[in-house]
Amino acid sequence: MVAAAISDVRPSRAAPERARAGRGTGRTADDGLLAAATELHRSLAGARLPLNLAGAEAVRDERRRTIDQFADQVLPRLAERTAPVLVVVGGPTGAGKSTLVNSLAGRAVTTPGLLRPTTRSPVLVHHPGDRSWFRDDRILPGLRRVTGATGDHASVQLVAAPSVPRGIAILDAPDFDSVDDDNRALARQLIAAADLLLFVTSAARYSDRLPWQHLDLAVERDTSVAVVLNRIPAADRATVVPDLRRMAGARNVPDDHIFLVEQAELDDPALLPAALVRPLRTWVDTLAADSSARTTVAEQTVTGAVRRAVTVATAVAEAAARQVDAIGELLSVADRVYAAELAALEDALPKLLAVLDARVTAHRAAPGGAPGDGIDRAEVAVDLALEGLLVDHAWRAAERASAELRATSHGSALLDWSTEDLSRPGKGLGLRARRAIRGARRAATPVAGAASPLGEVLAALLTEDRDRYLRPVLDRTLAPDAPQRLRAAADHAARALARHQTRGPIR
Ligand SMILES: Nc1nc2c(ncn2[C@@H]2O[C@H](COP(=O)(O)OP(=O)(O)OP(=O)(O)O)[C@@H](O)[C@H]2O)c(=O)[nH]1
Ligand SMILES: [Mg+2]
Repeated sequence: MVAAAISDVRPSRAAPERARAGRGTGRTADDGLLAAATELHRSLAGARLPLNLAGAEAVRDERRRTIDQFADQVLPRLAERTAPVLVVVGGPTGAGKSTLVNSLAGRAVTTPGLLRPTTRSPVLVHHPGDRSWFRDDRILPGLRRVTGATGDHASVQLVAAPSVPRGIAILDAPDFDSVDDDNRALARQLIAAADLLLFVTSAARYSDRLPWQHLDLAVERDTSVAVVLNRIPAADRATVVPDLRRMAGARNVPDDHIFLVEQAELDDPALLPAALVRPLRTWVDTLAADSSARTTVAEQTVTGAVRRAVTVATAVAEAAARQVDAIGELLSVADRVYAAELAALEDALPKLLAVLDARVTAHRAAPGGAPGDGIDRAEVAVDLALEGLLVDHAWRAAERASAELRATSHGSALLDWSTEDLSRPGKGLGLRARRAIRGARRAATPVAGAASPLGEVLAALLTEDRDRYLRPVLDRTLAPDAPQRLRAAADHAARALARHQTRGPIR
């Protein structure tokens, strides 16, 4: 049974995963959370949701975001606890993020501008001594490292600035509320990669809902967050500041993580006057200087992400289990059709063999009919007739199975996973059949001998053709045991997280 077969088969390959090793800092001592998070990441990657069942879309998005966040932040952070803290500067377009990053760095490291959105490709500013942490793909493995300005969404520009303290790196992100889909997707990815999210909004934009919704995604995951209300005109201060504090407070942003920056004339180059960014700069410097404070910030984010991932994994496992059932039902359509066709073939075979056997006997009895020149025409005719019988049934089964599947709501998806056209017999079936038939016939004479191996040979060939439906499911989509493996990985991660939190962060 095809449907039964899928529950017995282990996945053919593990989800791709990069080996993550410590850098010999001696600070990668692990309490099991890294191993558990790695397994959770791998199991989430294995639990694909290929069918568009009701509700799959939302779970699929969460799954994808979680997988990305693990690659971008969680796994690298757990593997390298002493790596510099990544502060991602995000918020609505025109809030002055790039200007603020330049002002913190004390020079123009990223390009601010009038044309919205200005920042399309992230700029990561770090101390020259911290370069080794960022030049390879330890974090944000999907983004190419470049050293010049680029508008490319698949790159991150690395800028070394001695004015940025060691232990902290600042990333200028594209806007959250972009009209540009790629900008928004990249911004979401970068927020998830942050050890600390510095949410920058302006007096003019702070009440826009969309940027706060992005912030909420981070808050939900318990990411460390600080908020900057930028470009505050003196006249509006009394109204906007309490409002902003209320909005930030509702998201549990601590008061000392809220910074207020007045609207000012920019210096030349376009930097904010040093006095205006001093409180923020002091906070960044203090954080950089205090390794325990850095660990606390990164820990909050990473444990929040793992906790959230456990919840996401539970939902993904449920959705994946529904998909396994649905796939099993689809495969049982092929199973049923091929079983019927196999029965028809088994029924037709003895009759055909009897006819063929009589013909061979008659042919050999005729003058000059005995084999002698190596080519026995009668036997060739037998082979062709048997091959024809098989191919005929394989055609009927393939046509009927694919037509029945196309008539179901998700059968087309299953057919499309295959690189082969499943509405016709498998490639080379005729040739394979001819060889197998010749071999079986030689092994059993006369051809119609009782329990002829021919019957088994033809059944095996038809079954092989049926199993083409199963292969893409196991190879490329969803292994039947993926939901169980994911549940086990989520339980394991939840236990490892509880242990980790009891022991406290490894400093
Ligand atoms: N006068 C004044 N202009 C500012 C200030 N902050 C930013 N600007 C200007 O506002 C415009 C937008 O600033 P950016 O720093 O590019 O804003 P952004 O948040 O990085 O924008 P995106 O990259 O599009 O998301 C630029 O022309 C800046 O020069 C400020 O405090 N005062
Ligand atoms: Mg910008």
